[in-house]
Amino acid sequence: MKDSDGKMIVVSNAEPYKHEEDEKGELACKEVEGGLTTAMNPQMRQSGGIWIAYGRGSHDFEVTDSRGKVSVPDFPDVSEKDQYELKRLNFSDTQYEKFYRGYSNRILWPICHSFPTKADLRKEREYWGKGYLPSNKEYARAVIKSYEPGDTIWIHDYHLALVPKLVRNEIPEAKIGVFWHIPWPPWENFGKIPHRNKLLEGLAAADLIGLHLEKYADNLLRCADKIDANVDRGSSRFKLAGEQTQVGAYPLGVDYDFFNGSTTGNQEEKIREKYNSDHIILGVDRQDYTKGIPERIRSFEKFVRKNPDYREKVTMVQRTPLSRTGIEEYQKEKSDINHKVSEFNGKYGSHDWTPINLFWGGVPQKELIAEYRAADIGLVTPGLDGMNLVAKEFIAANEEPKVLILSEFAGSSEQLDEAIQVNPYNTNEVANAIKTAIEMPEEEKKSRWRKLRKKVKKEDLQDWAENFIGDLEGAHQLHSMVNYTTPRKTRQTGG
Ligand code: GDG
Repeated sequence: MKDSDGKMIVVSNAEPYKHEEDEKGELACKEVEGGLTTAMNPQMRQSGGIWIAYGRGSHDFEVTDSRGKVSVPDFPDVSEKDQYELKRLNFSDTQYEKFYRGYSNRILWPICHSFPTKADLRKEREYWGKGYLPSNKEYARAVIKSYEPGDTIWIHDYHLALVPKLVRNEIPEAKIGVFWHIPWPPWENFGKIPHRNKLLEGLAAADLIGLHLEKYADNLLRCADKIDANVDRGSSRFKLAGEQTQVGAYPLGVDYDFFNGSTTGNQEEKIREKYNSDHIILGVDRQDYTKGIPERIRSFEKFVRKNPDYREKVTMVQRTPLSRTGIEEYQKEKSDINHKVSEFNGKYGSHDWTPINLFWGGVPQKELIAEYRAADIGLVTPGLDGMNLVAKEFIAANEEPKVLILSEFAGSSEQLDEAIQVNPYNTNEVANAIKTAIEMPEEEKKSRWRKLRKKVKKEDLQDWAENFIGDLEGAHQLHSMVNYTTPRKTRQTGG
């Protein structure tokens, strides 16, 4: 992935590591769970560079130098050559609140996931002016400070849509890529955002905008068209406000060799012993209303009620790292789920059997791999998900054939045809799929699993990064010829 001329500058809201106290009260470096860390961390550890992100750990700034930098991961067993620089940003609580909880997660997240009723559009202007715009400016300033000619700037996700333009204004010749990790919604949703033009203008200054799927790329181009950008569908480019960009689909994969090859000792046996069940069904999701956890639990309950013969023989494990804990809606969802699960376990469970084992909080990655291996069935049923890496990790981690039940609204369902695909909102269908998965003939299971593993291995993380960086290079060269030979001022007034 390393660009031969310069270093990689990754920019994101979430940091890959935070510093907090561990159970013994000692200062410790912890990996932050989430799709972005999983995607970029292996590459940064391999090739180095700098990652710019907001520092959210309670002790983050005790370990940074005067410029907010720290080498990560600073685990005792990691040598310097496997570390890279993390530059932590810090802004006032009020600004961060309006930027992160406000604009990013109460406007863009619900709109992009087609939950417009969860978007707080009445506050859009306030979140924008006091949170999103000033924060994007701070990120851009940090990028500009770190930049040296030849560097590649790779901006991640919906929190930072204005950064490409803000950086381009200062460094016209910069090579800038954006990867948008969540769905790009249809115009009917995106168009509701008052600052829709500004968001697209911000992005248009990147050389390349990557999304997981063609249909998201199409939605983005259609939105650009709707606000009168000059869109060329044939080449997937658009011009807007004096900038031009290219849009493409790059389905993110996982580090297959890592998940396949990691040793976990006898952890999976211990997990199986703990549940003492013939069939373990596993769900793993960051806590979020898009992940369909309440519907999944209802589906499992339906399965248990409809199939008394399987009681005491099938156990569900749901692992849920907490996220966005300060948002009221997320707190409410958590307590509703707790309530439902304890009611169900109380009614159907026995001395030897807890039907649903719910864990709030994450585990270290090796333990997660052991959980993937201890399970017989992966139950991945988001209401809508840009890609969903858990589905792919479950496949990569298990050499032994398993069954994956996958929502048809997870981006990964486009590649993973051999999973049992379900509508997550149809709890009868999901309950039946659980039965089908348990009873699937061995030969069919093997054949589906072989095909799934082949795909996940081929379209892996490295493949994704190489494709994106390769196309970014091409798009940048093209734009340099068209754009950056013209003096900046002339070009700006031309738009
Ligand atoms: C966004 C998009 C898109 C989970 N529990 C633990 C843990 N995880 C890791 C998993 C996986 C990641 O978190 C979750 O990734 P997803 O892709 O499932 O979902 P989001 O976090 O919502 O990610 C999504 C992704 O970005 C990438 O573009 O696929 O659609 O919403 O990698 O392994 N990791 C550890 N312990 C846990 O307990 N260590």
